[in-house]
Amino acid sequence: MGKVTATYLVHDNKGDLEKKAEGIALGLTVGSWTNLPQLEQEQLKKHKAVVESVTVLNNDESANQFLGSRRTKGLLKISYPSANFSNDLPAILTTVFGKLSLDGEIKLVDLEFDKQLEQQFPGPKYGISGIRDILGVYDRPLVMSIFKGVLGKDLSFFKKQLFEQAIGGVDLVKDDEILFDNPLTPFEERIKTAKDVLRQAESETGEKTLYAVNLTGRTSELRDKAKRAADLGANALLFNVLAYGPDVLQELAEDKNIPLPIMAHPALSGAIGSSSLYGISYSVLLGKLLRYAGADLVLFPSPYGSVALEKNEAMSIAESLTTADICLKKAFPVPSAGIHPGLTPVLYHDFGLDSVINAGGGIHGHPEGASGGARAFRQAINASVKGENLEEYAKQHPELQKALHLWGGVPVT
Ligand code: 1AE
Repeated sequence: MGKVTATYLVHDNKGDLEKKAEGIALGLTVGSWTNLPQLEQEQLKKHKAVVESVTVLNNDESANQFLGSRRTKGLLKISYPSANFSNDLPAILTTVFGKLSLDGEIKLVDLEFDKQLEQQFPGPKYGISGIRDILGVYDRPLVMSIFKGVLGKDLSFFKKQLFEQAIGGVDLVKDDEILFDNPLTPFEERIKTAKDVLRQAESETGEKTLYAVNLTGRTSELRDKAKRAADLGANALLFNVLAYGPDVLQELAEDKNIPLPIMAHPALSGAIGSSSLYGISYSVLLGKLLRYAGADLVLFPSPYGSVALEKNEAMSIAESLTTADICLKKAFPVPSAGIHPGLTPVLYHDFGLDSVINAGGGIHGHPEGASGGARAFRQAINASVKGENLEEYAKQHPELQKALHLWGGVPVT
């Protein structure tokens, strides 16, 4: 029988983790059952969760101090039979961490689907290989830029900003996640305008640029809106997945009439992932769940920029998006937030060839504007892939030189 296995990090005040694990395994499935008649016990057996392992971790003095009492820290691994849930993320999440998420200091740190269950999920429609095929770029990390300051501006501003970003050589441009449908830059007009602008830029550079339009509005409108986007020739969708839920992403990803790559934005994820005591780990929240649900690219804070994640957390998201242990296409990791060209070598070192380097301020803030910023990133990527020193490379590449002068370089340590 199939199963899903959850690993929880606990800081327990009673000190008996075996008992706690057994309590969870029973409480989330068949409840107290030993007083039931034998026949009923037999029938319920196939629904009872199984404690796979209990690991006591080192005493965590800072957690004890924060919580005001001595706690036993440990990892509880519990598997839930697939007979208990339907094959969808809402049912699975409610089973493994529904009421339990409200029960004191407990964090869901891993979730493993068996192969049978994994195959019930779409995974990315394009994934890394599909997006590389669309762009025809195989030998370097991709560069993405973000529209900035579009709120309150009209389509002429949008058009100019898009052209500058594309002409500088970015592979993808995404809407800012806070740009919703509005009278000055309506959803459909952005798509149509972008199509013309990107065609013109491609005729000048010979390179493709994809534009990810922010798919927003009420949940009931999304499917039709996304289909309309596809019909109008959109290249990709940006989606604030946690504001809607991963199952909504899955609905969009599975729809054959929405043949577009989907880029998942991490807005709201800090509320769920950032505590070391509660919530859901980033590797599950932004990694596994979004890959299962069908994100082709996933943005998350890098370890280096303005809103940084711990390095091991950022790396664990990238690992979940790309591991070959999951039998679905790989999704592009997009380490983001406060990225400038000087960070390129360290991002390339950490996240490798199959990643997207993404910047808003680090593109638009360049002294030569967005096109200069885009060129500086492309130069920094070329240097990193060739293994050349960034400062040396910059001596022959003025846009990179200017970016390093403004933001500095960050050595790979
Ligand atoms: C983690 C998401 C990053 C994002 O969406 C964004 O807009 C970043 O902007 P910059 O690069 O920090 O200006």
